[in-house]
Amino acid sequence: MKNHDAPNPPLAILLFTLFTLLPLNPAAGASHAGPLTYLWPLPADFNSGEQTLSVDPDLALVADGNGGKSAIIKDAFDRYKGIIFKRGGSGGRRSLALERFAAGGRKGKRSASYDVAGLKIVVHSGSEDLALGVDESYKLFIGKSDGQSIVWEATIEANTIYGALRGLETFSQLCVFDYGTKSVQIHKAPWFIQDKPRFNYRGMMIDTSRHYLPIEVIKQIIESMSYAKFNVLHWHIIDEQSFPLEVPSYPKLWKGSYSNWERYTVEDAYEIVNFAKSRGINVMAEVDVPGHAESWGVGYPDLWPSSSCREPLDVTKNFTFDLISGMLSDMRKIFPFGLFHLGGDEVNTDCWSSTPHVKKWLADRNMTTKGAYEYFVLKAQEIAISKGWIPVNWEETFNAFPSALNPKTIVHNWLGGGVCPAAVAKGFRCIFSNQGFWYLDHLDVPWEDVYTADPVEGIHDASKQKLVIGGEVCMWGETADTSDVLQTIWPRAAAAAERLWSKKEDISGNITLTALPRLHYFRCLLNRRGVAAAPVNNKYARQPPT
Ligand code: CP6
Repeated sequence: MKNHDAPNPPLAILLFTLFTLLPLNPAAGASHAGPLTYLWPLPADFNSGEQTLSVDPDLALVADGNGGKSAIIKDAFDRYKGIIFKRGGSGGRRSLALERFAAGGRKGKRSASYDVAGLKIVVHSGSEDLALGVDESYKLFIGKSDGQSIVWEATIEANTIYGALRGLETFSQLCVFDYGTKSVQIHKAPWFIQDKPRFNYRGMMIDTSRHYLPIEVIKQIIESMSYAKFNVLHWHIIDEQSFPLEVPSYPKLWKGSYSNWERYTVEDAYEIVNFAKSRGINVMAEVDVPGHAESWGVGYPDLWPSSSCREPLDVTKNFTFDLISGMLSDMRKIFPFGLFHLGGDEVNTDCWSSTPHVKKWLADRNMTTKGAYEYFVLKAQEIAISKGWIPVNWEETFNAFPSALNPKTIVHNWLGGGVCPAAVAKGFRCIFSNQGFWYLDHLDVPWEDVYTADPVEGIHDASKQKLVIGGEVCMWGETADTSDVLQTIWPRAAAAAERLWSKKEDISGNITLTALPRLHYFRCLLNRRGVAAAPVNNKYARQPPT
């Protein structure tokens, strides 16, 4: 089991020193002999060696620093231990049985000794605050810090507990089950990893209006997101088809749900937000106004321009905005994330120009339907801002009235034209979700297109590039539900996840050589962890709807 040589102490020190001084960054698996190690997404800086270590199934957590004692760390460690030692674990009867078998049936003391017996997690800050831009950097060291030592150490060091969570994910990817020894090993030690994300906003959108997703499924999605280091779940909760969320101030709203059971209580929503937080994932809620809101009127028909013309929301009534304000007050208690999505896309104003009382309201104010669209969006923005949120809007609002939009607005790209260059030129922040690349319901987009799309494409000034806070893959719900949502998300979402995390220069070039083998491996890792990720090259297995 122990096939490593005694290390040369001065060399270990030299390696560590070299690593701290030089930006060494070999492509994963490319330049080292022995078993390959695949990491996804690729860390910012790393170096590795040639030795194989055994990992103790009773791996101990040694937590240190102000944040080390956080329950989020302890729970994450236990969770990852379950993942790492799913096979050959100490908790399982299997390994006990194997040990007894190896000991000739005697009950004797365990004889096995392991190279890595503990994982030290040092977290400097005790804060559990999760926000956009929280420090997610970490260092992971698996080696011998003291050249004289015969003991290997594994240490994650991070400023925040969320950085430590990212480090735990990386550590878990280094731990592989070896079928020869039937034990968990770390290949290519020593490891020196210094990692941090390229973008602060690394999102995935789910849509629970077109098809209801049970909270257990949403949790599976969140859990799987953490494996690829995503950090924002954009929850498109409500749309024209159904209104599944409980809003205590306006209890008739969820009359617009598909059924009495296809609903989320306030408690369900809290549970999702807390579950996500424990994985370092923010939840950004969306209330898409004034279009995409027909289902609201099932409970409150006054929100419709008329019973025969139901979209967009009635712009003329105070009730419309009072309801939005009450709803956002309720939601503010559930969603602590600093960003709130107000939609604003695909607004067809025909009902406004054809419904008599709206027509009159517009004429009295000498307002065009486009002006009314602007009026509505700006009012909704003011409501969200007054509750302490930064508003996010789909790009149509920027395209329609770029100068009137509140300067705090984050513009969310989705149209093929790619609005981010224009938005950042005007000083707005931007999120990249170009539908030609990052709309996961477009089944005909191959992983290569997802992977090579870059959020700062077309932006040359570094100070403007900084305004692109990141990107998001969108899993619209018209054509996917519980039965196939995870296999539609994965593995292509992973391609975007690496684009958003890893350094651009490290993931360019011949992606068939540098990315494809790792993506295959990551997809299998998802499968082993119980995530129904589809095969990587799945072009013919699932056809887009015609
Ligand atoms: N729903 C909402 C949608 C879409 C958008 N908003 C959408 C539009 C075109 C495509 C896919 C999705 N289904 N509310 C656009 C942001 Cl191709």
